[in-house]
Amino acid sequence: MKPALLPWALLLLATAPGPGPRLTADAQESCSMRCGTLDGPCSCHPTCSGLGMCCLDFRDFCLEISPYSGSMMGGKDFVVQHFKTISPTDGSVICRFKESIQTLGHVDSSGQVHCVSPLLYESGRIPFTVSLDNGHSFPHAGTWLAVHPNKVSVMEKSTLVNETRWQYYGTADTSGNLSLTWHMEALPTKTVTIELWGYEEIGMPYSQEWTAKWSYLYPLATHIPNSGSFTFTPKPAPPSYQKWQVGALRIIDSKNYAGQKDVQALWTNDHALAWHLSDDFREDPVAWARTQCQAWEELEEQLPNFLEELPACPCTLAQARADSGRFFTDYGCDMEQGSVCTYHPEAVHCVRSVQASPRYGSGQQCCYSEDGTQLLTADSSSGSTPDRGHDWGAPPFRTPPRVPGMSHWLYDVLSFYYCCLWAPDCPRYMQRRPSNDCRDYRPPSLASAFGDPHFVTFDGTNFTFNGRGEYVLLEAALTDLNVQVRAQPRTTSNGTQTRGTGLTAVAVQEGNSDVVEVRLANRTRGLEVLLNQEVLSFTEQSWMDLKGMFLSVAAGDRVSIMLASGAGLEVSLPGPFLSVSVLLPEKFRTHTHGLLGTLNGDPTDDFTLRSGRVLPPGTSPRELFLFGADWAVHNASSLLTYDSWFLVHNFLYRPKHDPTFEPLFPGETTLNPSQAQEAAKLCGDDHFCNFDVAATGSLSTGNATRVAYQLHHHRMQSLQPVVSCGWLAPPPNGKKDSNRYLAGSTIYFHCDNGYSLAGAETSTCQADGTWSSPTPKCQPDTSGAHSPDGSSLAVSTRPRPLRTGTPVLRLPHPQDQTPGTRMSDTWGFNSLLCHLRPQARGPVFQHPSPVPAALCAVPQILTTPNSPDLKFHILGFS
Ligand SMILES: *[C@@H]1O[C@H](CO)[C@@H](O)[C@H](O)[C@H]1NC(C)=O
Ligand SMILES: *[C@@H]1O[C@H](CO)[C@@H](O)[C@H](O)[C@H]1NC(C)=O
Ligand SMILES: *[C@@H]1O[C@H](CO)[C@@H](O)[C@H](O)[C@H]1NC(C)=O
Ligand SMILES: *[C@@H]1O[C@H](CO)[C@@H](O)[C@H](O)[C@H]1NC(C)=O
Ligand SMILES: *[C@@H]1O[C@H](CO)[C@@H](O)[C@H](O)[C@H]1NC(C)=O
Ligand SMILES: *[C@@H]1O[C@H](CO)[C@@H](O)[C@H](O)[C@H]1NC(C)=O
Ligand SMILES: *[C@@H]1O[C@H](CO)[C@@H](O)[C@H](O)[C@H]1NC(C)=O
Ligand SMILES: [Ca+2]
Repeated sequence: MKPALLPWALLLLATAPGPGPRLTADAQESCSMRCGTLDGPCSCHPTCSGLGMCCLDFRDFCLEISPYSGSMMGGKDFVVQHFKTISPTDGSVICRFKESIQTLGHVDSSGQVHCVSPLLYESGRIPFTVSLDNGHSFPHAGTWLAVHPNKVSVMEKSTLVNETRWQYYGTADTSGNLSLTWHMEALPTKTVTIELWGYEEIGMPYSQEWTAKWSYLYPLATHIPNSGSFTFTPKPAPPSYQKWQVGALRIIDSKNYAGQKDVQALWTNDHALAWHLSDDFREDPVAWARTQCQAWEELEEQLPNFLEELPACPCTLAQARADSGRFFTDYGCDMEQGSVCTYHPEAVHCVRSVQASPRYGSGQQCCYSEDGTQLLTADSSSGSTPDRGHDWGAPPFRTPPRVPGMSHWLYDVLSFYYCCLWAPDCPRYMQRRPSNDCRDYRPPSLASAFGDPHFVTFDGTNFTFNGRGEYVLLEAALTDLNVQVRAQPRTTSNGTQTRGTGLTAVAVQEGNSDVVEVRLANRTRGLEVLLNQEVLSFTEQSWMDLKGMFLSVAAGDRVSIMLASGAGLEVSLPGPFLSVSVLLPEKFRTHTHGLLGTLNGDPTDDFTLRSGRVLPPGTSPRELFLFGADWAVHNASSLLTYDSWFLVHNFLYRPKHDPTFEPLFPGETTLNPSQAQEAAKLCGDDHFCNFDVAATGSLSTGNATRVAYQLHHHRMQSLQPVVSCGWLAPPPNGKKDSNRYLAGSTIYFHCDNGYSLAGAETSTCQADGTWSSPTPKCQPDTSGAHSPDGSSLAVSTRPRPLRTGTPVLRLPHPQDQTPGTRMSDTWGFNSLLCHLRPQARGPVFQHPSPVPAALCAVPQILTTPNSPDLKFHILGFS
């Protein structure tokens, strides 16, 4: 199935284990131009170190660099490590990225070779080569990781002091000076030049000619001391520069000529260039911005509708966080980082669709409030907004709208400035960027494997399979998705092997994507991630854009793999063994095989052998062992890495399922009474936990299993489908009291002062996804309703039944409304709406009409109704 890996296996079989690196004799024994290759007398493949088979000059040609990542804006100086044996013939170093972009490197005083990263229009792993002979040959190869500008640490960039001030500069009340700061030592020079660069996209949108372009515009300061800060008084730029409205400042050594490309530099964040806009803007920012907002609307009118292509938002925060194959935390609003949500102040957390939409490269964003409700733009300017350009860009990047960050800036952010920040026309923006209301959202299916290993299939069947070997967890021809695991026995402290196994590695590939493997590191006993058989470092970045997938590593050893199809893997290490969860979107239904079963809603056909034969539910553990063994990986299709002789001897040279390994079976384990008591106390009725304590004799192993199984349950719970009835409009000239649209939610309507409600006063979202009644109308009032103090009082003519809560409190007269006071005044209106202040969106109560006095019922949930913090305000009466 994956024949590409076979020659390597054959080669290893043919090559005797060597004692260590061999001596270089001729070009065949050098890694010059041979990085990544395995054949030949010595290896230049990433696995060669572990096997002791590397050519002696491996590290001179297959480069390791530090730092290994930086902003895609470029200008980062990195050092080639362990580069000793060769020195440049004439001192020149040329670094060539992606076979096309050349930057000048140098050799420093200690003899180390440096390269400078170039300005790129893409993120991800960028192959580069190095020439030390003035560009005649490029025999040294390495990989640079280019990252989204917002994901690099503050140490590596220049900071705009008070970014809000930069954002609003030139609008009312924002004038004077602007400042930026940087870490002097990040740019080793005495004097610097500060330049403005601008970003634009040229050519017809969505045509072949549509091109992204960063241009050097003009200097802000030249030959100033490298003091770490700069303050200036912004001046409108000459008209020829006015077309650039988004850009970034670059700080370089002043020995370079202005605008010189790809030299060591510090960049600021990309930002809206309010500070350099024309006098027109400064004279009347609102009128200027309004004109731009309108122009943007007109453009949007002509551009294709990208909304139809976008995936639906999860209905709840829980769903959004559990659907980790398709949605990922928006770094601009992350509850794990304290919910600093600049553009979505009412939200506590936002996620973005991981994959850009197929045709237009657009992105979905979904934001949630504290109670887990999705925020919609129709209700709130904190609502979830879809983006014409995905903020994270999209493979293959490089051209709009797939340039990370930048296309998003032009089409979705700058326009937000025009309409929402600089002019009070936000509804116009929101109308073009309406939230998805989640009615079409379908949660993914979940299956897990953990502990000693236990499996819970997509359709909920569970079993234990203690094979030793390498097995197919999941295979789906639909997208050529393969997930394989390795199970190994545990070695106890005194060196004996237990008769149970656990997962120690999982590898995944989809179609021709990269292969990612997560395994238990032998040395650190933590997780180790391999990309195409090479161990990755996550010391600088936790996110990687890879071929056909994205990868994220969170603190606490949690690895998320997000595949192009929307399938996702979550790998963690709750105990001695890996825990693996797989999430599959609906399209995989009926397309899966392997240990995780046939995803089709039918739990009884999950024990399907490769032949198609189905073992019935209730099959004994010994028979199930044969089911597991049947799913052993085929020799030629293994995705796993064999980079130590231990792995070669035990898993590459051996049958994939070890027929000699005799495990313990459920029901065949025994515990002494005191152990049994302890196990029962820890595990309760969790069979998996009980089994693992018995099989391993270790309570902590049982506890890890219990924790992993609980996590599976928790994810299942979070992913439960919920019914949404979709957004319900408030009545014109009226209001609604809630923005919750999920089954069971009830919305109360009331009309503005001077209007009466016609229609049902409430509507409830029903289990079938429809509202019990449409939004009522608010008709101009003819019944003589009045408001004692006018102002903001709303009027309702159709009283609702009195809630049963007690006690009944008298309300203050509106003309004398001191919150919380009680008074006995009476005046003659027929009904009354009261709103309890402590609950911002609390229930609305109304007294039956006619009432002699202004009375409000207090709900039972308030235990101390007379407490002085109780505040009322009157919403309506008539
Ligand atoms: C940032 O600038 C804004 C606008 O000029 C100003 O209102 C605010 O006080 C400033 N904040 C700080 C921390 O200086
Ligand atoms: C603004 O910056 C200029 C130039 O650095 C300086 O001369 C001036 O005093 C500053 N003005 C204020 C109000 O800080
Ligand atoms: C040590 O090894 C013996 C068998 O050689 C085994 O019975 C015993 O349980 C082991 N002890 C531990 C702590 O694993
Ligand atoms: C792990 O390390 C132990 C000794 O520390 C060694 O015996 C074993 O072969 C190693 N396993 C792998 C998979 O490298
Ligand atoms: C797979 O390779 C192992 C080790 O070389 C060998 O023992 C086994 O027979 C092979 N299996 C098949 C089906 O060829
Ligand atoms: C596994 O499924 C069976 C029903 O087939 C159920 O009785 C049992 O409790 C489940 N085991 C665990 C550990 O959940
Ligand atoms: C089980 O593991 C969890 C999480 O690691 C830990 O919080 C808990 O204390 C453990 N319980 C026992 C009984 O060891
Ligand atoms: Ca099934």
